[in-house]
Amino acid sequence: MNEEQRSLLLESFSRFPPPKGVKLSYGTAGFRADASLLESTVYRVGILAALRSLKTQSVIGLMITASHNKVSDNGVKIADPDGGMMTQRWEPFADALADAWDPYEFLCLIDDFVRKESISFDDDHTAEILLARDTRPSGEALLKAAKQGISCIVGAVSHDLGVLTTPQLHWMVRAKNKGIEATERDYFEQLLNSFRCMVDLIPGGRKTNLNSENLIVDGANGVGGEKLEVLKELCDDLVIDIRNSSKTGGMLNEGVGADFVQKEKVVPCGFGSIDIGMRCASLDGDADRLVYFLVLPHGSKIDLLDGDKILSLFALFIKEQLSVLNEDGHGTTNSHYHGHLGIVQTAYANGASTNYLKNLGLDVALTPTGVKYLHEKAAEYDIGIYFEANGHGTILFRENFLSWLESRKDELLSISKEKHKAALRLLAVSKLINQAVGDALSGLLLVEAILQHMGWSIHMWNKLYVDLPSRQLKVKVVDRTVVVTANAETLVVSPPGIQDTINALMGNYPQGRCFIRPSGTEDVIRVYAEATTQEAADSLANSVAVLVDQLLGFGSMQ
Ligand code: 16G
Ligand code: MG
Repeated sequence: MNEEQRSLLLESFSRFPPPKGVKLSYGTAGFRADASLLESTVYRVGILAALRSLKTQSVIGLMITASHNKVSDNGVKIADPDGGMMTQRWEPFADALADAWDPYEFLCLIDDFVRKESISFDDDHTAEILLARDTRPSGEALLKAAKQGISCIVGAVSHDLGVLTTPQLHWMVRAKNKGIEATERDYFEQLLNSFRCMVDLIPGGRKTNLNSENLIVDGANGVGGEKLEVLKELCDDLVIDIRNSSKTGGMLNEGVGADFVQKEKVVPCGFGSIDIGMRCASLDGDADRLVYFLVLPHGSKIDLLDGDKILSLFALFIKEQLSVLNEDGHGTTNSHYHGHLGIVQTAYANGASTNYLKNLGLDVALTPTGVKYLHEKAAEYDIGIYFEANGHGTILFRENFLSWLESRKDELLSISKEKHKAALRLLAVSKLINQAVGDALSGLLLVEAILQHMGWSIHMWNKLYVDLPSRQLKVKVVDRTVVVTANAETLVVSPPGIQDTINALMGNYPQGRCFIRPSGTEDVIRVYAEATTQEAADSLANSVAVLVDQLLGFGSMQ
């Protein structure tokens, strides 16, 4: 780094002192905290983003959001050149940068890192960062801090894209680095064109009335509802009743949104008995999670169609297209099978969904919780579908497989119309569904297109399998890091002995399954249990929670 660079960094450092006594860490989804504590962190992430851009010689994204957390919180995370999460290799540097207190320590840290990573500050490559924020009131000021951080790397430029969903920003970063048009308009056009293409390919032609009930969407009082309004205006075919859009004045994530609906299993605000039996969906605060639900008669209870059920619908549809593509004309499968399909879940996936997918003959892999792990695994297949039960997920297509489909699609037409259509449908899915991260808007359009394709109502979709009753609990502990797990968090390896006791407890319940894991976002141990009845699932979860509390907690449970 030259003198000009050093003095720029030093001068700006003094304007953004870190908050006293707060140590932040770049967790599973970036830095998150009360918004009042974040200015200094966001400024430093601006620097981090500029360095990442120099290192990769590509455009980088910086998103200001705290997703489903309360409105007074905020957060910041980085999108890498391919639109995915920032490489885990840089997380320790992100932590050190955020926590540096002394200006010279700060400068040395950057200096050492720049040298270690061989980041060059030559004039040929300047840093370029796309910035966006969700609808939180603190977002605007934090975005300014990010710009300040970026501008203290010589030559770096930032483009403020204003209010976007998290997946929109990731999509734009990916598109920009591929040399594709990358405006918000392009995003909407790609989604809608591929959605229309899927609808046009529906067997027997377009049947707009197949889903006689309307779709009603809860926008979490956030950016997702706002963007869905735009999508609806651009497409006459989309008949959607949007509630809890950010413009209606409700509080972000307060009694609304995908996280609330999935965890509480009750209707969000703005929904009630008039919606009984209708097809309802809910987005989270930054629109990277999607769940569907049915309002049940009497009270506020719902039937939840979570990420596992969305995954199952997608898997069934993709498998059907691959089967058509690969059958040899005598009803059997071609020996040169094209398109290896893999499914990725976490231990939180309901056991009934995993059984359903395995019974379809699909390859199901488990990874630890956190999008980055699922995404990485899904990228190993020609088509990898991943979802967390909480509604975050997508479908990844390997480039080679897409090129193969593209090059063969016309030839397929002379062999069979059905094969040709199957190829076109797969290509349309690859354009509709976000290839960078889980995206509630594109996920919603894909669910809608597939339901129309199948001629299914939400009730029929819901009957694919019946969820096993489950219970999630959390236990406050002294130090959550003492719990070490293996096998995608299904086994506790340390402290020794706990797993044996959990195994013994599981043995008391038919189809009993239970695991514990340290949370990545809170100071707690999470407990998940499922069994054949709700009482059994509750009882298993409770007995394991008591065990954790006695061994590692404050002994307040009984
Ligand atoms: C973060 C993760 C989410 C995970 C959750 C688990 C991303 C973008 N988000 O929100 O995937 O399910 O953390 O939280 O990776 P926990 O560790 O507190 O249970
Ligand atoms: Mg989110």
